[in-house]
Amino acid sequence: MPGIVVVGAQWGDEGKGKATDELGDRVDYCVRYSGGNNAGHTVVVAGERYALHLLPSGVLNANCTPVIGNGVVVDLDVLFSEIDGLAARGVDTSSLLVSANAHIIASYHQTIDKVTERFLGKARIGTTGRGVGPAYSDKVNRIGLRIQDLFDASILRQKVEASLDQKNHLLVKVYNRAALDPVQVTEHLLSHAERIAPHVADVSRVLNTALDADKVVLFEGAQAHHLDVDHGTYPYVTSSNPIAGGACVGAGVGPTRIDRVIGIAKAYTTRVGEGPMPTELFDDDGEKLREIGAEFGTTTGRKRRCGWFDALVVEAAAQGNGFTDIFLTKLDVLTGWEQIPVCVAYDVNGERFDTLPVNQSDFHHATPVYEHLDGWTEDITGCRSFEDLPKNTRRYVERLEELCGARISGIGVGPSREQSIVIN
Ligand code: 2SA
Ligand code: GDP
Ligand code: MG
Repeated sequence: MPGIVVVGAQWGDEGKGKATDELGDRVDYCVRYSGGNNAGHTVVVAGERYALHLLPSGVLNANCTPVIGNGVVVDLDVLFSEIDGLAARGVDTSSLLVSANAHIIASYHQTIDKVTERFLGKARIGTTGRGVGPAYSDKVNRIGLRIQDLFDASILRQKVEASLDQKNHLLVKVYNRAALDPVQVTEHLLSHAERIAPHVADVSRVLNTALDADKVVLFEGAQAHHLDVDHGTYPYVTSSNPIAGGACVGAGVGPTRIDRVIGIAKAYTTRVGEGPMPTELFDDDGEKLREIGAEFGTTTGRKRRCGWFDALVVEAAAQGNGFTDIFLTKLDVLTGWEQIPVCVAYDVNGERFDTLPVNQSDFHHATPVYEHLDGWTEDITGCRSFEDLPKNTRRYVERLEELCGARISGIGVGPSREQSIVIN
């Protein structure tokens, strides 16, 4: 099974970092294929917590080569500070490969991201403010900066000027801000050229050669299916394709290379930022989930919105990504509820939907139809096999499996590397 994709089944923060780390020693290459430092992937190893934003989680496994694919947008300041932070903790990142075709997040992308959100007011998306959307806009507009441009000062300068021509107009005339200086921006970017140079590679060729040699390549999704710009709750989405198909585009491998797609689903639902979330709770249960699950943004520290498991959301992701299996995370957080509601359908103005409505307005007006499952009170954080789990916990997992239409092959019962159950 050499090509594996790990992808978020809900709205992100399902525990993809931990699940990726879990596959650990068996992985030769761990590849980020979409998004940028908007992502926050947490891995806990021997009581030490690592929050990764740009580097793939596989960087924590000594035998794994970390790779940043062409589909990622790279803020070089963030990348180097992440590398330095890991070096200070004894993690070696010298084997990192970065695609020559990956796009760069420049300081002006961040400025535009933040100013636009402020300008939108109530209509804001709730972005992470890291400049991710504006960098992808430039890419699609064909005025983006790529990693390879760092090695040709005159091309880089021309591209920065072309991009800033547009942006300065917007900043000055629409947002009433000062114009940005293209020379300063170019000089700053060029100051990174020497350091990134040894890492720059033709990532597509490296990965295809590795797959030919039967190496295990793990493509680590950022964000999630329902934040995908094509398949998510548009416009409340990120500006890339985190879905499994995005791995092919964002790393340069063909679909025939993917053997396994693991959907990472939280045992309940969270979302950060704006947009519809039918099972969101505004009561004590929501607070309790946030508190026990420590549901705060890994990148921004924002409070995550919390709610019960929505089977329609995960089933749609299982379909759209072709999940071969699901890793169900944070099941331990649900310990202590007498009954646990699970959303099995929506009511939209009196009409019942058993699958996710395609029309966005229907989704915005959806009220969850719940089935109530019996809860459990036993501490499950020490369980290491499915049989160790209490009867009601097993029943909860089995019911989710039925509703989502994909096999649950693993369960998370705590944040640490070893707090997992593998189901054969
Ligand atoms: P952006 O910044 O343009 O990608 O924002 C667009 C939407 O995508 C959401 N988004 C995320 N949702 C969950 N987790 C993310 N990463 C961080 C984390 C988030 C944080 O791991 O906790 O720290 O706040 C992430 N990144 C982007 C975002 O909320 C917008 O809805
Ligand atoms: P990602 O973006 O999908 O990688 O997820 P985040 O790292 O942003 O958020 C997931 C959070 O849940 C992190 O704080 C993890 O340490 C934590 N976590 C992951 N799996 C489990 C689990 O099974 N149980 C508990 N209690 N926490 C978990
Ligand atoms: Mg996260």
